Amino acid sequence: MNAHTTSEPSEAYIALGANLGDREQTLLDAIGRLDAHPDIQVQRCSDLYETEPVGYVDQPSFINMAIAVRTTLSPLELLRYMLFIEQELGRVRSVRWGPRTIDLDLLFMEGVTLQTSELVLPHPRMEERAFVLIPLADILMENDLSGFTDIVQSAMRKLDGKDGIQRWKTCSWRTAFAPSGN
Ligand code: PH2
Ligand code: MG
Ligand code: MG
Repeated sequence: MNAHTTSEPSEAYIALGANLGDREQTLLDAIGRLDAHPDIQVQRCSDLYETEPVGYVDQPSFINMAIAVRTTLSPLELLRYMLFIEQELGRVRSVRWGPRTIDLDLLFMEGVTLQTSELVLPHPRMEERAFVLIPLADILMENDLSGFTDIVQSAMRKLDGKDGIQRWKTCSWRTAFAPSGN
């Protein structure tokens, strides 16, 4: 099944990370910009977690979180809009896995598997990354037929601990950007 041949919205999951500048503000700004797109609705936000850098360790700690959105965009349209937001928020790509004002990674889209040079879905390294899985666990759906909840829960069981990951704050995006909402 192909999400972009139908106008039915599909659920997608995005991991967010920031380790330069005002990390929380940049994350909230990115969420606001996603939701401002007419074809994207932000559904759920995880808490914010402060996490030790993984991979390239000589850099500041990150704030990581995850969100669920509904969108009628195709996977590539959504990805390109995410890259556009990264640029708008001042991301400069120098060191691979190095410091960044904002990183938006598309993890999963309901009904979509994809292997292209631009995008692989589901995200190939998601299952090894505690800084992705632990926030995701906050926003999973219980009666999820897409298989994503199962993927995340089984990857969570294989994680050895939550070292280097601290729950930091709740997500204030709804209250900050939609005071009349819930
Ligand atoms: N992102 C990376 C590399 N290392 N470490 C943490 N804690 N959080 C990240 O988001 C992160 C990382 C590359 O995208
Ligand atoms: Mg990343
Ligand atoms: Mg990225």
